[in-house]
Amino acid sequence: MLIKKIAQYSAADFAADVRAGLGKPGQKELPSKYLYDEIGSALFEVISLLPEYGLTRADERLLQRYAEDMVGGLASPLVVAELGSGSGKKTRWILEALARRQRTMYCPIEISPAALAQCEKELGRMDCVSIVGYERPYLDGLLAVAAGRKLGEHLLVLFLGSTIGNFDRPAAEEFLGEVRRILAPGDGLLLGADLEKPMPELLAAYDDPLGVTAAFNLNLLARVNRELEANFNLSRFRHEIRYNAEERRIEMYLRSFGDQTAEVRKAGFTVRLAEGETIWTESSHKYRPEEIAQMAGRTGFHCEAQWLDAEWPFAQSLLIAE
Ligand code: AVJ
Repeated sequence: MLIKKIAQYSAADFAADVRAGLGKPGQKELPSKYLYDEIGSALFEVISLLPEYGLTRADERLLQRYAEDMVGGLASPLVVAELGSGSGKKTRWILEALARRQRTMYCPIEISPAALAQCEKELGRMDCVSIVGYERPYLDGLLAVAAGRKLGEHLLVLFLGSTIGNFDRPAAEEFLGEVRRILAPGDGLLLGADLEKPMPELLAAYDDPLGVTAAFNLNLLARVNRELEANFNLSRFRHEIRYNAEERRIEMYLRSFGDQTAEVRKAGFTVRLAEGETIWTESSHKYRPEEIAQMAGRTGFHCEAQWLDAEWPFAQSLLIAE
């Protein structure tokens, strides 16, 4: 695989974001994108194996079962660009369905070099598929892929795994609009989104009894310790999950046991947490199928088809640029 790199999140960007998030008046927060360093990505792979966390399996099941239908109506030649390649495992189903009809160019766009390497390992040896990886933020990478397309080539963008759920609703819509502006009419966006489900299932999915999700959450502070020479005492934080019914999202927090301070040396500041104070680390929004189609309609797409999983409410939606 050829990898097109640009300088990635530097320690300085990370330091600035950590400083801004922990220095906020009121609710402290850390951006969820920093959950996925090498350790965080490995922990997420384990989360997706947990019986309580059905999301990744539902996503993959739909792709495995319906890949042919999903790509069947798309014009060729086709370039597939994936926002956040993850391990690349579920993408195989789409690429196999395409490779049966044509040579396919696959462009994973991913800020984590570890995930890109994993993706290359998983998909690098497929017949009829050539891979060019982009180590960049999603929209920068997509712009680069679109700029390199040849006359007559169509684009299929994959945004799987309900990563869209990390955006709040207005930001998700804004993001779809930005993707649309990079696409040409007739190009496709296959969007995977986790759906609303009963609260006990949701809470169990994000607060598993093995504590893997807790470790995934705590790793964010561990990463700040490793990369920014901070001294957070991880044993003095607890993983906490809440369902926000109004926003229809899971919220993940780290709650401080007791009053404490930590120094973040490379960011040049000290943070104080009061007993019981929380740091907000992630939101995971849950959708209704018709809501996705409506959002598509407002952002210059139409929803061509949807596939829903029967076991774990999850939707794949094929959006076509108008
Ligand atoms: C990868 C963003 C889809 O929101 O369910 C899993 C991340 N966080 N457990 C999700 C996650 C806690 C996951 N996404």
